[in-house]
Amino acid sequence: MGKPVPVVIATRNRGKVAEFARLLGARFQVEPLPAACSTPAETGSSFAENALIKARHAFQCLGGERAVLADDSGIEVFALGGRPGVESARFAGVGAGDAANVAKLLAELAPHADRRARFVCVLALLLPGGTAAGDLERVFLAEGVLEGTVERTPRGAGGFGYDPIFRPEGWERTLAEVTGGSKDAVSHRGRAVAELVRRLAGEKVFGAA
Ligand code: ITT
Repeated sequence: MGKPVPVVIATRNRGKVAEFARLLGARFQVEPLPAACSTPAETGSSFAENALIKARHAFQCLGGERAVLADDSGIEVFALGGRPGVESARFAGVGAGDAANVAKLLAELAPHADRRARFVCVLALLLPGGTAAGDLERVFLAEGVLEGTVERTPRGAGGFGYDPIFRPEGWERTLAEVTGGSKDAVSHRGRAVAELVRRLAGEKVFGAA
């Protein structure tokens, strides 16, 4: 592996930034999204569409000259027909915050015995310099999924978002009750990063081998 590749993480979510710093450490040099770059409206109907919207927006803001990684993720609850899904960050309203989103999910799910859910993460990596004439960038997509159940009350202070109510399949603890490293080993984000790295194998991304 060559020198770490600088990559701008196109997110304002501090929880995600912390996880990417751990997950990408050896291969990429993680850089924050400059304050001058705004974040776009997430108008897509899928995680992939929104990840691409965020990645392209940041890529353009940075002049198309820097590698950019965007993450669109969320929780899909079986008994709620997959909701909140792409609406996970704004489930209880724009700017409502993690505690309000968790409270709304617990309230909606209260009558249901079926507590199955899954976290989904789609990553969009944009690299400067396409391969064909007129092709301005190279685009790589990767997805990761983590199956589990929604607990009836929050437990733990780690992680972010819905972690205190999400218990991965086969676990006794929620994602907020374990170390970051334990979460990374199974998480939708950890799996998406592993998939992305597989897709990049053979590409001239990491410099000389
Ligand atoms: P950016 O768009 O700036 O990246 P965001 O928080 O708005 O930040 P998303 O639109 O992708 O990001 O929404 C993802 C939401 O899904 C996030 O706010 C959490 O509520 C939830 N979520 C995603 N990954 C999670 C994880 O690992 N643990 C707990 N909740 C998670």
